[in-house]
Amino acid sequence: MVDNLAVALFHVKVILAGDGTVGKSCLLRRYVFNDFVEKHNMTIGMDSHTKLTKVPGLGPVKIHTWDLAGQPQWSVVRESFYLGSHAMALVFDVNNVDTIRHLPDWVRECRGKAGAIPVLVVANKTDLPYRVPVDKIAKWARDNNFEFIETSPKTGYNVSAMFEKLGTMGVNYALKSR
Ligand SMILES: Nc1nc2c(ncn2[C@@H]2O[C@H](COP(=O)(O)OP(=O)(O)OP(=O)(O)O)[C@@H](O)[C@H]2O)c(=O)[nH]1
Ligand SMILES: [Mg+2]
Repeated sequence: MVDNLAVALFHVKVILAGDGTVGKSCLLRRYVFNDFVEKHNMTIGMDSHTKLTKVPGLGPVKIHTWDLAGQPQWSVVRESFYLGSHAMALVFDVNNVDTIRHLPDWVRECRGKAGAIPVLVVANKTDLPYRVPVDKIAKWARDNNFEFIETSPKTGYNVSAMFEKLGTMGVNYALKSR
């Protein structure tokens, strides 16, 4: 049987950014392989996966996700990865207040290389107690015209919704900037 998802009309490149340990790789792993690992395997430089996704209203979209290493020692390596991207997920950990400190720096770093691509702010690890003023971050997102979503790759909460949103944002950006 021919899967009508087999042909994608749109291809988008999506960046996963945010401090080390916020759960970027787990989000991508849940989305692509539908599993979860408790152990932190620090991403070295960058990792990437591609998945064909059915985006409501747009049909099949091939989402090429570039999962960046969040630790500071990788900042020089990261710069070359932003070029040509169509959307950015900016992830923080609702359980770790340190992970919101650098959110504006991440936007600057990414948009400095990629241009004014759309940003989705991702409040991650929602299965854990909230130690971050998430309402304030949601307001910051609104004030900057960023999208916002709460997720947990541990439970699977909103992970597909997150990537569908990124697909929509990426396609809209690609069409607008043609
Ligand atoms: N409780 C809980 N733990 C999570 C969740 N997502 C990720 N983790 C844990 O957080 C740790 C870091 O996850 P990673 O996905 O490796 O983090 P990262 O952002 O890719 O980190 P770097 O590659 O160093 O930039 C791991 O121990 C995960 O098991 C979640 O939704 N809930
Ligand atoms: Mg990682």
